[in-house]
Amino acid sequence: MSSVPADLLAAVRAAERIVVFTGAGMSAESGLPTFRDEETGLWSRYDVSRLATPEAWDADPALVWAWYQRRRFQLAAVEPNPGHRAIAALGRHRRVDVVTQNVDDLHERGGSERVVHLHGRLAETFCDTCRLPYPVPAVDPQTEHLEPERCVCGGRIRPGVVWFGEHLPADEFARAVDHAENCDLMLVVGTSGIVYPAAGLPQVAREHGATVAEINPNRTDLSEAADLVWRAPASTALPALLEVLSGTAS
Ligand code: BJW
Repeated sequence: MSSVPADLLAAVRAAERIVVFTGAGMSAESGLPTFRDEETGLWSRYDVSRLATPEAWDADPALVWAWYQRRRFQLAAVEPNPGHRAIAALGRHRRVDVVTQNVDDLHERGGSERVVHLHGRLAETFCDTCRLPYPVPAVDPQTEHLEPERCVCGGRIRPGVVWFGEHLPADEFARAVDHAENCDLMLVVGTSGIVYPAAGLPQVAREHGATVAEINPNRTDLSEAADLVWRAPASTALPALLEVLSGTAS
């Protein structure tokens, strides 16, 4: 991997408030698949319209629930990677707000305390009818279909994530916009920048005067508008950045 770009280092050193805006690539090296990477991405193996929409839930809740239970079970078995830990450690040098599209909890487990979840949390579950939280343990379904549990109101217990066509949690999105409007630097890590409204946040940051830097091994829809681009994986780039910033390497 190339060394930390000097302009990125300068931007981090100059920033008082940093937002780290993350996507599935952030957790890829922990062993969680991304959505759109060729061959390894979830959507290269599964049909999004049958699994991650309210229509899919209505049509075949047992198929959707088994798929999410498998992913919830998988999440419990993985660990934060050095990139997650480096972001948490960066928070000891600067104010750092994490705004993530990820439904995992690896930022929190890596030590970050200020985390906004735009697309919900895999660990949470709630009733699709009365909307009240209803905790269900993550167990390996070992089958393609698993009937979701029923709430006392008769509704089905669904995963606490945001599907296509659903609104993002209003309070979390408002906090994300506020962070974007008030940061000096936004680090955009491991997202394809395809899914809106989340993908509009780097533009909000730029319009309010922040520098936008992308860390991603591949070109994305956000690359062209970024001020700085570092083509590197999250789990090595972020620790390298932290190391230089901490003055333990030149
Ligand atoms: C690495 C790496 C390494 C690899 N290190 N990097 C037309 C225009 C605009 C919007 C729309 C439109 N038509 C429809 C819409 C709305 C829709 C949308 O944006 N669709 C687009 C696809 C076109 N959005 C919505 O529906 C949202 N709601 C909404 O808009 O509400 C208003 C509304 C309501 C009703 C009607 C109309 C409007 C909701 C979006 C919910 C997204 N949900 C998901 C699933 C969550 C649950 C689950 O996990 O199953 O969220 S979809 C999926 O995509 C997931 C992710 O959070 C999200 C973003 O993906 P992400 O994180 O960017 O991952 P990838 O795989 O795309 O990219 C990975 C990146 O990592 C790549 O760049 C790699 O290079 C990189 N990478 N390894 C660093 N080691």
